[in-house]
Amino acid sequence: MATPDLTLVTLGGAFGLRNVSPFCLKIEMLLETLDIPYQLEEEPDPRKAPKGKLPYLIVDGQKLPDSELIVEYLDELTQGKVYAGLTAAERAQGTALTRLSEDHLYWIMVASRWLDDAWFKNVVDGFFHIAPALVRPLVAKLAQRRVQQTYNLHGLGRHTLKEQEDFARRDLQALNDAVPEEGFLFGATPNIFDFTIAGLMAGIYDQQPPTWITHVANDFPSLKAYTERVQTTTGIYGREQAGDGS
Ligand SMILES: N[C@@H](CCC(=O)N[C@@H](CS)C(=O)NCC(=O)O)C(=O)O
Repeated sequence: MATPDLTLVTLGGAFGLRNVSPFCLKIEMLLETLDIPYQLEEEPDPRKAPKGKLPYLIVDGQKLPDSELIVEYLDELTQGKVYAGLTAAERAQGTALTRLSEDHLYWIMVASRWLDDAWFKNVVDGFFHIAPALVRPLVAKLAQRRVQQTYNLHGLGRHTLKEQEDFARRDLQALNDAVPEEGFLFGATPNIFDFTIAGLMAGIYDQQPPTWITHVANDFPSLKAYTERVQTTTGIYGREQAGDGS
């Protein structure tokens, strides 16, 4: 069967990052590693995505949203290469780390960008430069309110900043303890679960200027070195300039 024509549609860059979205970075890393040809396209407005979120993959003209569904599709396309060699226990551990990263730590990272009033100007410059100057502050403020509501609904938004920092520290400690000093989660080559963690951590370590969560993450040098290792091995970096992972 011929390889389908694939285009990965991502959010694009801001804050010194080439790609601000951990979900998009994860899929870029996976496609590179599977050595599947694809094109990259940027869509700065997630509302134009099929489910209002990025990334989505265009497969021969058909839009496939959600990074996890994209992973499943790529596993099928490659006849099982995505999870090849993993035991059931490793997959279980990988799935648990994915949920920790994408459904908990991710939201604290989002809050550190959007809900810190001193940092929010970077979000406005990074995400809302496409809005006409006159309405930009209002559009940005409305979007910020939506993020606050979502964060409150999740539950994390009901905690003090100190409590949020402690939640983040426990998540980061768990990731730091889960990743090895050398190599990758489940061996000498990185796999989808490494891409999930490194996709998220790349943005946390390299966003410019740093948010408060970057300072917490800097207390975990093993996790930082691991994040660099995954980016170097895949050749996919979150930051604009490859190299200089200091
Ligand atoms: N479960 C989705 C999450 C994707 C996601 O949250 N993407 C963010 C960018 S990092 C987004 O598009 N947010 C826009 C919004 O929620 O309005 C996936 O795995 O693809």
